[in-house]
Amino acid sequence: MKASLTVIPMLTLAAHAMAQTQQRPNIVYIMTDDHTAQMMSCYGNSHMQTPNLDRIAQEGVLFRNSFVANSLSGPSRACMITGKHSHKNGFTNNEHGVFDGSQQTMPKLMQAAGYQTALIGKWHLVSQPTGFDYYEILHGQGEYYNPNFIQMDGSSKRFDGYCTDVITDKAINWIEHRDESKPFIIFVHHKACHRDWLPDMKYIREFEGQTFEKPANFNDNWEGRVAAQQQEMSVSSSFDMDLAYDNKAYLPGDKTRLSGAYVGNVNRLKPNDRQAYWAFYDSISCDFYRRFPEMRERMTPQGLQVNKDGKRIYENEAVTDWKFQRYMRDYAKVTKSVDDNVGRLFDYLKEKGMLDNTLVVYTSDQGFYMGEHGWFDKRFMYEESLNTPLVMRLPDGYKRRGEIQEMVQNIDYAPTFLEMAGVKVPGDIQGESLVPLLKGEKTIGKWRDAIYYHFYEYPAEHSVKRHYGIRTNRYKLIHFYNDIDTWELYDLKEDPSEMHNVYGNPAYAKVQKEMHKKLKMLQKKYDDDVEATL
Ligand code: SGN
Ligand code: CA
Repeated sequence: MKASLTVIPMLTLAAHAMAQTQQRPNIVYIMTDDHTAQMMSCYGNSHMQTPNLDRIAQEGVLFRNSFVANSLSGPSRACMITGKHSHKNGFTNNEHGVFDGSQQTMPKLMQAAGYQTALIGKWHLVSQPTGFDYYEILHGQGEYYNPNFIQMDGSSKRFDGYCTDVITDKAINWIEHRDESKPFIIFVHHKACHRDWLPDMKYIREFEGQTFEKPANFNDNWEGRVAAQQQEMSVSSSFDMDLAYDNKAYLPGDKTRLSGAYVGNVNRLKPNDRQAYWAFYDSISCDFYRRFPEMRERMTPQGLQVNKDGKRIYENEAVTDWKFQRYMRDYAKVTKSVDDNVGRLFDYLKEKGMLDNTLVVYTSDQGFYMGEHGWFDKRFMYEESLNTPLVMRLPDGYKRRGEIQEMVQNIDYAPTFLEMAGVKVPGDIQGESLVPLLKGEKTIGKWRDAIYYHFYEYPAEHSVKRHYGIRTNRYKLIHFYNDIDTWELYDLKEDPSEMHNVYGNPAYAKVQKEMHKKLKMLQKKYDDDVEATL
């Protein structure tokens, strides 16, 4: 076999390198904030149409069982870029941490393997990004109107336009001017559809004629679920979902009840738009007081203090209905801009003939409640927020199409991208590469049969207790801890909306035992020493 060691002419080597480069796919990773499958038509039962997001799924794959490891922005992002659970990457919650950017991350490994790496939009990990050839990031949660971006030199610059449009423009511009001799990965991280759901002015009237259907379990009384009883994320509670900040109902002519943060966000609009914005929500507010004159007194600065049960005010059914419709309409408006902009980026890639060699991923940092259990926000390990939308359009060579049922998690993205880029996946990465699923290889009996979850941010806004747990294809076991100690078990086949905690029910004794065993096994596998956390 000596012959094969003969010197290969330089030209052949260069051609070989070029061919290899071309084989390595580009990756366009689009991640929104708080977007949820119930607001995406390709997932079915949607409240709205999302034709562009659906297009990705139609031409590629849709993950039916896609989950996060920790349902909160910063932690979810840290899990995604490290491929590790929160206790390993160190960023367990939004409120107390700084992401340690000196650790191993997927963008760094991609960069070292010759990929150009870029990040545009929400970062939310407090420290400066590392591992990116280029970045422009929002401040913290970012701003919807004429947003500021932190530049690589540390300065902050304001850009004209609606945030979702601006981020897309920047992403297209970076791709357009990249070094074409190298493959690339770009992270396009939107602020939308995060609270407080400020729409693009061109969509301000959109969905106003639509009445959104409440989920069947909207009036859940959380019986048998102590942590759920103690949350502060209920649509009907104006302590949780604020009438002024969230529902944009105030006394027209007296905006004293509005929070400085909200007014500050709206004031970022240019004068004409600002005027149009207030004119629109003035009319919404007038309508509210016409219907519910008794609410007037609540909208004074003193009104804010009124708490009949010492803390939370639950509105009557009619006011709650009104709040729900406002919530859904504004969320849908913001999501429409996401759909448009994902379509715009997708069309750009298509026009440039890049799709054959590009993986396009659309996902969110977690799911969200659109009234299920009576809630908004996320955090809980219940389905709507444990889930995150995930659709992909695959490059040539990846044959799978349609729905994928296997349970995947956001810690899987890092090893997937690395494997696609031909990079050896480091042993300490905890996620599994999705490549076998994307290639359509048989995985029956080989794929994971449970996922692990751990949420830490308590005490904090929305008051969701700390908890960890596992989910299998059929069951879910959760332990809420810290200032409570309660267990929950769900049979997702019999009770997909998780209304009946069957923990301790003798009919499930065997399942319960097995689930405890599996939980211990996963905590050992992922090295999560919960005893130290409790
Ligand atoms: C903000 C929001 C919360 C939200 C967290 C975390 N409040 O604090 O409603 O749960 O972000 O969201 S707001 O008054 O500032 O809008 S996350 O997606 O970034 O984790
Ligand atoms: Ca989020």
